[in-house]
Parts: sequence; structure tokens; C-alpha cells
Amino acid sequence: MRKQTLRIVLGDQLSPAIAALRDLNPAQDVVLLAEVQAECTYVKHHAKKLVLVLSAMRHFARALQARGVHVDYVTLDDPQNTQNLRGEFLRAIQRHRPARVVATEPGEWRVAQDMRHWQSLLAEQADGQEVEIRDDDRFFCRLQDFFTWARGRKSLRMEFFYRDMRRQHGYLMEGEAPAGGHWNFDKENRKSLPKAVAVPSIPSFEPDQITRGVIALVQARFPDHLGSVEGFAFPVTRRDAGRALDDFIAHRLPAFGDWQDAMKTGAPVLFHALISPALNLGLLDPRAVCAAAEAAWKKGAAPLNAVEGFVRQILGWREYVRGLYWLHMPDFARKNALGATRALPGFYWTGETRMNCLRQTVRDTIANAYAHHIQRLMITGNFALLAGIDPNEVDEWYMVVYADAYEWVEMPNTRGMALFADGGIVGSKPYAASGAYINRMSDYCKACSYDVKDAVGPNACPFNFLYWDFFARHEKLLAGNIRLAMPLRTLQRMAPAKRAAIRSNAQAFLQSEACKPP
Ligand code: FAD
Ligand code: DLZ
Ligand code: SF4
Repeated sequence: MRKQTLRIVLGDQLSPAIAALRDLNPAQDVVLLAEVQAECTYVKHHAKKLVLVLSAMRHFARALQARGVHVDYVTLDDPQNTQNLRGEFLRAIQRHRPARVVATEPGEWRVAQDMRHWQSLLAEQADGQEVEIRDDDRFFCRLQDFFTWARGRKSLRMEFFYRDMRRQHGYLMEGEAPAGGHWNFDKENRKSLPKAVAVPSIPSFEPDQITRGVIALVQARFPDHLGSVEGFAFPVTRRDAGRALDDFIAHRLPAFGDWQDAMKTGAPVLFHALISPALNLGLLDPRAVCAAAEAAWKKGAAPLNAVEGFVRQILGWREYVRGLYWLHMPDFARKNALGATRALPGFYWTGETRMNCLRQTVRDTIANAYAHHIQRLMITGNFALLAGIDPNEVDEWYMVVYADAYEWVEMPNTRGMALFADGGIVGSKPYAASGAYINRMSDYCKACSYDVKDAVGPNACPFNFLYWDFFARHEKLLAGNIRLAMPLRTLQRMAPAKRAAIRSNAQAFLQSEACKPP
């Protein structure tokens, strides 16, 4: 009687404790990992993301093999490779004729749908195999629990979800009360960055032989993808990801809260953790990350405003956006509440624009496959919101450019938080901001050829006229929103001539060479 279990591990499921490996029997089972063209190209991922995922997969396979596990690893250049996950699954069934198959729920709706189909294909093959798709329990909140939390609530604000998660999981709690007497210390956070503050350096991880092999493969197979493999320095193993986390906890966490919203030329990471690429692959465990931050607070190495702000990102935001993604898919992918249809300007792919904030952010993004949250939200996201760019094109851009991009986390952040295309599921108002915000939180405006103080005219900062034009275009739709009472009142009081000037500046700018699609 066949006893073997085939265990499937996808490229972003690289955790030894992943559900599919939970009851692994190394003497009997086989673990399938498959590099496939379809996953490398369903969006044209940044070259550094491809190196990251493929190298981390190879390192993960090697670590399993070192434990005596039988790994069936299909490489991208295997001539028999069907180059898609379903094909490799079916080939593995033929090779191993397992008694049962175990997988973990994929992170993206597209793959989850396909995997449901694998089950029926297997049933058709009538070999009696069982396919079990287990919940991905690397998250704090089971999806069923999120759906229960969401059921019957009129508004699904992150803050309330986060408080429940704090209570349930006990982080930063003093009995039933939040540590320090408040759930949230954002009032103390989000300062602008004084010039004299020294920005800590970021650890970089030298490519080993495996990574160098993947670099050559990516260069040969995906020459037309964005970005360069040069300077690849992401951790690709659990050990190195742990080192990157330790470095953040020791050197950047203490100031994380204070300068969480600051932006600085030439400093793409500032006091952020730069752990999302590893976290989303499974090289770091969110529980261990939150525990490490809490431990730093307990031993007095980091203040509460920083640690609470950081834990909230992971225990709160990361879990919350995942829950919303699964709650609203597949509809989420079609949401366009503001009816935005404009094509994405070409400068998103090159960084070639007079707007210094966008030039710096897009260049950081292309060079590093990373930008921190405020660059994503308040520069590239904010511009796309104000200019009315089609959410499909914006989603695609965010999926392509970042090493941490997976649809479950990218889409609610992009369509929801940045573009308000979800009509207010993620945020209670659009995160629209004019040049004044960017000037307060960054050093970008000082080196810009536009004038941040001008709202109209040939040298006016585009974020200014686009900001007012955005409110004018959506005045009716946003009218009932109490959180927007101030800008809407200012708009209503604006002299008709100024309103007209804003309109014509915005139209001329958006139709000019400056915003031409590629
Ligand atoms: P830190 O600022 O140090 O935060 C620590 C961790 O908290 C992050 O690693 C991340 O895991 C989590 N986190 C923080 N904010 C969020 C958030 N809003 N949603 C979910 N998790 C969060 N994050 C992704 O992981 N993948 C994406 O594809 C992605 N796309 C985004 C698109 C837009 C338009 C915006 C505004 C945000 C996006 N984010 C995405 C969220 C956030 O910007 C990144 O998680 C963060 O910048 C990663 O860098 P870091 O590790 O230095 O984060
Ligand atoms: C992102 C990615 C890439 C680039 N390549 C692979 C791959 O070759 N094989 C694989 O199993 N997974 C890969 N992934 C991750 C998948 O795209 C990811 O598992 C799904 O998007 C579900 O989140
Ligand atoms: Fe950006 Fe306007 Fe500042 Fe220039 S002046 S950097 S366009 S916000």
C-alpha cells in the first residue's frame, strides 16, 4: 500500500513550521518546490524580487535536505518543467504516486482558485489520492476569525481590530489594559526629521554561491524585467533574516515611532525595519518579530511609542489587510469608487520627472525594490490618487516594483489605503495631501524646481493644484465625510477665478509631456 505524502510548498511558504509540513515524516514523505516561469511573469516582478524568491526557495530546500527530508526540487531550467504550478503538481503526482497530498492555502486568490481546481483534476485521475489544503497559520488571525469579527460591523476600522488582537495575543498589555494607558501613541510619533540626525546603516547580505547562480539565471531569463540584480543584498535564509531583524531592534527600533513618517533624500530605509521581503516569504515569523520588539521595550532598550507603533504595523495592519483582501476578493480587484481612468505616467517606470519627491522615491524603488511606507503612500500613492490614475495600472506597478509585493497585502494597501478605490473600506477618508505635507515631512522640496508654496502658475508644485482639483472633482461624493470638512470648506470659499486656474493648471499638467504614459 502506498503511504507517501506529497507536501507542496510554494515560493512564499518558506517556513519550516508551515502547515503543509506540520506532520512531516522525513522517512516517507516528499516535499515539492517548483520554480516556474508563470509565477515569475504573471506580473513582471523586479529583478531583485526574482532573485530573492528563487534564492530563498533554493536555500529552504537545502535546509530541508540537511534534515534528511526528501525534496523534489524543480528548477526553472529543467527541460521537463511545464512552467506553471498546476503542471508541476500533476507531474509530481505521476513521479511519486503519493497516497495523499498536503498543501497550505496560497496567499493570492488567483493561485488559491487554481489549487481548488487541482483537487478536482486529481479526483478525475481516480487514483484515490486525497488533497488537503490547510489554513496558513503563520498569521495571528485565522481568516475565519477575521470574517467573524467583520460580520455585522458597519465599519471595519483597523484600530478596533488591533485592540482585539492586542487583548487576544497579550502584546504590550498590563492585565486588561494597554501598557502605558493608551492603545496608540501616534501623537508622540511622526515628527519631521532634524537635519542633524544620523541615519543608521542597513546590514547587507553578500550573495553566496546559490544566490550568485540565481542572479545569473535571472539575468539570462528575465532581461526585460524592471531593475537590476546589481547590489542584491536581501537576506535569503532564516538565519540572515534573523540577523536583519536583530539589527533593526538594536539600531532603528528606538527611533521608529518618532520618524516613522519622515522622508529623506538618499535614505530609503531611515528607521524602518526592512523586514517585509523576508516576512512575506516566511523567513521571519510575525510572532517572533513582535516578541523581539516587546522584549526590547521590557528591558528598556526602546521606548513604548516606538514599540507600540511597530507592533501595530504587524499585529494590526498586516493582519487586517490580509483579512480584508480575503473578505472582499474577487470584488476587491474591480473596485474603482472614484472612477479613475487615467494611464500611469511613464515616469513611474523611470523616475524621470521634475517633481523631486517622485524622482527620489521612484529611483529608490527601482534601485532597491523597496521604499518605505510613507514614500509608497504619500508620494507615489498620493500622486496616483490626486491624478486619478486607473487602479488596475497602479496595482500592477506596486506588484512589479517591490520585493515584498504579494496581492494579499499589496491590493488593500494600494486600492484601499492609497487610492480610496474601495470607497472607504480600509480608510475613512482618502489620504490626499498637498505639497505642504511633503515639505513638512521631507527634504525633497528644497531641491525641487517647482515651488511648494505656489498653488497655481508655471512653477507651482503639481501636488498643490492636483490636490484642490481632486477635491473639486469629487466634491459631491466626499461632501458627507466629516473628516474632510476642512478642505471642502476651503474649496467652497475659494474665489471662482482661483478654482478655474486650479482646474486649468491640473488639466494642462496631466495632459502634458510630464505625465505621458510610457
Ligand atoms: P516597517 O515600516 O518597518 O513596518 C514593519 C512591518 O509592518 C512591515 O515589514 C510589514 O510587514 C508591516 N506593515 C507595515 N505597514 C503595513 C501595511 N500598511 N500593511 C501591511 N503590513 C504592514 N507591504 C507589503 O508587505 N507588501 C506590499 O506589496 C505592500 N504594498 C503597499 C502598497 C502601498 C500603496 C502602501 C501604502 C503600502 C504597502 N505595503 C506593502 C505596506 C508597507 O508600506 C510595507 O509593509 C512596508 O513599507 C515594508 O517595509 P518595512 O519592513 O521597512 O516596514
Ligand atoms: C513570487 C514567486 C515567484 C517569483 N516564483 C515562484 C516560483 O517559481 N514558484 C513558486 O512556487 N512560487 C513562486 N512565487 C510565489 C508565488 O507567486 C506565491 O506563492 C503566490 O503568489 C501565492 O501567494
Ligand atoms: Fe514634490 Fe512639490 Fe515638493 Fe517638488 S515642490 S518635491 S513636486 S511636493
